[in-house]
Amino acid sequence: MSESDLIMERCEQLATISSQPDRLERVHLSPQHAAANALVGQWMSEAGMSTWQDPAGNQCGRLEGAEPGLPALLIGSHIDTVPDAGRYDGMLGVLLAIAVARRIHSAGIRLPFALEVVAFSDEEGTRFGMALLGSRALAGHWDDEWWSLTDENGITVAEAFQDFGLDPARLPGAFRRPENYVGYLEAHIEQGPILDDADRRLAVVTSIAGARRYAMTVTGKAGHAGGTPYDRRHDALVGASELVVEVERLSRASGTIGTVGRLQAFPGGVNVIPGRVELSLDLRAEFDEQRDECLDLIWDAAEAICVRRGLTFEKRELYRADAVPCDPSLMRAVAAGIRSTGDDDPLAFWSRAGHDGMAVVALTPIAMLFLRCRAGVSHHPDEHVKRSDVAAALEAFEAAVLAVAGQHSVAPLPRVAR
Ligand code: HGY
Ligand code: MN
Ligand code: MN
Repeated sequence: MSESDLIMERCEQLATISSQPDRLERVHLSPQHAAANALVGQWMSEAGMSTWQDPAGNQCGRLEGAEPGLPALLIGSHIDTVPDAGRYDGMLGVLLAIAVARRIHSAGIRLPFALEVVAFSDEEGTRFGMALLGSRALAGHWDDEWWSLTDENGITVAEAFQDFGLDPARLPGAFRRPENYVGYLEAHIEQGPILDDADRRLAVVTSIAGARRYAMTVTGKAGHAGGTPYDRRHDALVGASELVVEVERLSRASGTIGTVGRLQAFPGGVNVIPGRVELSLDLRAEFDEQRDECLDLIWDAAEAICVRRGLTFEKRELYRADAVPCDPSLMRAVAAGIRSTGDDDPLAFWSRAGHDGMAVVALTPIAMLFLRCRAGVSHHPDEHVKRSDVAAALEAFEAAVLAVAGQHSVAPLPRVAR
């Protein structure tokens, strides 16, 4: 079986580890997460790595460089998913990283750094609403308030750690030190149509969009659907619906990307005017100022709609990650990797999707390799990649790692105790 066939087959295998019988969902600190870590750990060790699960639930593997204890180039992605997920978002990057390590190991290449492969425990934030919990822990950026975040069953992050067999008090053991890393490289599907539309396979990521997420509440007054005249209604759902349309209009006009992905009306009776609506907002942009200016316009619009309809509006920030530029030297290595596949003039553009690199950048410089996914579809079971694109991505990723090694061979790295 070719390496790319093996990667495709392993994506299928991971897709069977799901909490849902008819669709893929694997969230942070779930039994399915434990099963995926075990399988990925086995693949890491077959590839020649020493393996461990860190105190944040990230599955890790390490291949020593020319001598033991050198700082590491971190490579990988995440293995948690959104609800009803595709099978490549995150997982493909982990499997490509393992395949690169396996190639380097079996060729006996002595890199001027160690290779550390990581399968991040939480990037999507599906379970606790806060994304990047795995990569933020690894980067040493942990906020103790996150321990009391709850999932839909009221289980806190701290309780979920214990259920998973992890001790919250030991979390600092997951924090890595900057002097032990030379950088982070991640391969990921594009999750947008730029590559597919251009009929190109691979691209260099220039930066990752900044995002802010909010829980919003529109409150009116519930009442009888038949007996309450229109001029006496304070229908929270009609107000919230206007707000949803405004989010799209304002974000389109400002070049940002706004999405209301969740909306629930209460009390939820077919013959009851909705008295309260809870809805989410995800707003992203290439530049943080652009995103924040649009956010102010959305709040003004919410206020105006609510005043006009006799409603009230509240919001609570759930998540914020600022835009992150990729490191120029690592981007050059990724571009060299793509060139080695025969593409002399690699495409380069910013990522509209969020990635673990947004957290890892607090630890070490980052860069990313994108590969095409069919029609740009992602966060959907129709997510699809071509086996031949996976083969090209593997060539490019390995060549990028070797290019980073080339950048380091001029000035040998100091040895660092782990
Ligand atoms: O939501 C995102 O951008 C990512 O896929 N986690
Ligand atoms: Mn995703
Ligand atoms: Mn992802």
